[in-house]
Amino acid sequence: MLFSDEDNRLLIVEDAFLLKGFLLGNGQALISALDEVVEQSPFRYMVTPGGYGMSVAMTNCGPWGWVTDHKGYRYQKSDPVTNKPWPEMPTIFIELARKAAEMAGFYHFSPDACLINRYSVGAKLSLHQDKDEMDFSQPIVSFSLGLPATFDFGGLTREAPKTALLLEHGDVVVWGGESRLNYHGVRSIKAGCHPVLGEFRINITFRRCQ
Ligand code: MD6
Ligand code: FE
Repeated sequence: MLFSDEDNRLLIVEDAFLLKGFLLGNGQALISALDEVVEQSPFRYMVTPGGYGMSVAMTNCGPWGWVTDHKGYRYQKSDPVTNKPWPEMPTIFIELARKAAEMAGFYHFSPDACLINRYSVGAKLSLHQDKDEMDFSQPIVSFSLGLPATFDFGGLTREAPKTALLLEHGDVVVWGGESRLNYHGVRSIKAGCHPVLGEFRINITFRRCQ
């Protein structure tokens, strides 16, 4: 049997999966590890190359961190706020990201970048492609914690039809292969209060960027 009754894998489009509730049971451990990262490299609001302030606060851990400023989008080894290397990627992050990638059929995932997004009520992420990486052969693994969000998953053009997914605390999205460059975005977070994270949604996204 390929999938058991308890299999919570949902195929979104080819090579893109939603692993419903995958992180449940590890939520507390993930949040403790996250707190340590944020103590070293705090959340900050970055600015797009076009000069717009983002509504999502961000930080990173691991060898490479994604940043944006008036010069553009890029990955860099040091945190521009602390001028130090980004904090180490917690073991529990790497282990769960690898397991999630395997559940979606992507083996030997070895992320070298981990972007952490913090959404407060009203924050959103406009439709975009993840294309600042040098390596598109490895998938992207994305953890959701805290308040729910509506995630639009589209195709290779901005206009392609989209699937709206509800991402809740504990959910993981994995995509790669044919869907690695698909457009996607997060709609404005609705008011609410999560029992663990209060008025925030946290998204932790793992990539191979070099
Ligand atoms: C978010 N995520 O879920 C934003 N990108 O908050 C992303 O933009 C994203 O979840 C690539 C792959 C997975 C993602
Ligand atoms: Fe993205």
